[in-house]
Amino acid sequence: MTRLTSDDIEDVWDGARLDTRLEAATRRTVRELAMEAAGLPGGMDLSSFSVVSVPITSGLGEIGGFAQSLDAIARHLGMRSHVSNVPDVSGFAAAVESGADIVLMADDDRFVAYNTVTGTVADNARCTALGYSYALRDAAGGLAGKEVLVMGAGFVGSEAVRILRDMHAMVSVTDIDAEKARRLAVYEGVGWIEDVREAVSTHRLILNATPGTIPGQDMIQGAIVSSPGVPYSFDDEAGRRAKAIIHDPLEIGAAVMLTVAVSDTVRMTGRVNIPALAPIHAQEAAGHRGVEV
Ligand code: 2YJ
Repeated sequence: MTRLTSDDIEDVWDGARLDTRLEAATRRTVRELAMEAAGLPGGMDLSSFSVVSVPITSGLGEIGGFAQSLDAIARHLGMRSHVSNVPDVSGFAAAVESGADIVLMADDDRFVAYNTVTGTVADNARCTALGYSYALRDAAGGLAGKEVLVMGAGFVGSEAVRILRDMHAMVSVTDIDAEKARRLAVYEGVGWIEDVREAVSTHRLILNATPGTIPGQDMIQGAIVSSPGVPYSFDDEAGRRAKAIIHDPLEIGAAVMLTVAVSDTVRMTGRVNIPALAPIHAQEAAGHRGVEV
């Protein structure tokens, strides 16, 4: 999994900018996309759900602006949110003690939304695949019966294969590790294309879950590419040929993690639209919950 950099996420706080780009391709905002992907009603008020983003220093350490970007995404969805002022286990413990509903945190291998109410984890790989599959569906005007190429047989690509197949798309998978893609294809009962360039040149609808560059000269005119892969991997020719390239470094995946966490609470507790409480601060609200029905 590619590690994000501060440069990748420097303007994530500007949620309106991504909304504009996503709306151009799909006619939907990030919030609308994330709500539907999680099975929540689009108009649901999320202001009673509180989120704490906890910086994690293990491995290669904190990424400047990462926790702040997650905080901005939660606020953009209409949730109450703050960044923990202490990192790691202490920050996690304080967040849970403060009554936070959802704790966001990432190390170098996993990025999770922990739901303190249900004890469930919404994982970034699955939620990214979910969000980008819905974005591709919207940009393509539906996927049922249409050929879709998944590039990459890693965590995100494998989830996307399953999600897109369940949307009744005719899915094929390719990967520079051809054997890895072949095994996934056999296991999931989808198509396999050994040669990545051939796969790209024969598909109009692509979900790109790889960090590699896709040469524009291989792309079909009018292609629609939903591309969670970091870093951004398209050249100028790809930009000219594609009808739409949907990409962001963090927002869609993180927004879907948050709405999936909310949907876990709704499903397991029946909690719905409760007016926002006063903001919870870690120090003053230890042990206080009281927002469930
Ligand atoms: O808390 C921090 O600032 C850091 N520990 C964040 C680490 C972020 N993790 C990564 O970049 C992962 N390798 C992948 C994130 C997946 C985003 N699609």
